[in-house]
Amino acid sequence: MKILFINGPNLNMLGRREPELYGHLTLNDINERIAKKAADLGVEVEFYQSNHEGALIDRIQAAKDENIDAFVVNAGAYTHTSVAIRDALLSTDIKFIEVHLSNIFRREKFRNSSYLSDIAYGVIVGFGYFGYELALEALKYG
Ligand code: CA2
Repeated sequence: MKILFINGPNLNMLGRREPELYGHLTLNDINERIAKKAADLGVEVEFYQSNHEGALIDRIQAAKDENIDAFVVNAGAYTHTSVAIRDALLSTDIKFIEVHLSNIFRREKFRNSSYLSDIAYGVIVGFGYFGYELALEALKYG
């Protein structure tokens, strides 16, 4: 089983600002933890982060020709704005779990809606980096 973890804009800044919202770990720290857990579970993982909508779409589209079984997607602020990322995910037919570090439902109104949730296999919000690990386990055992 092969899973691609996709992180959107500003998530490369994790651990450097707003730790009360997003925690103290950097994206590299988080990816290292995921990679360790994946090795224990016998799952192959790959990581991609971009601040650019088109680059995220290119990466999602490219996955069609790779043997990727699932995505774990935190599209950052594009979650709340991007029909284009939604369309790209739909076009691949690859299942995905939507993850958010923060609980987007107890934040500003504009973060309460997602263009991805209704087409996701599952949604995990509010558990910080642990959400990515939960998503990995859900894909392995779910
Ligand atoms: O809670 C999440 O995971 C979000 O996807 C994070 C996005 C936000 O726009 C979404 O509404 C919810 C923002 C990521 C910004 O990450 C930063 C990390 C450290 C410093 C500044 C930004």
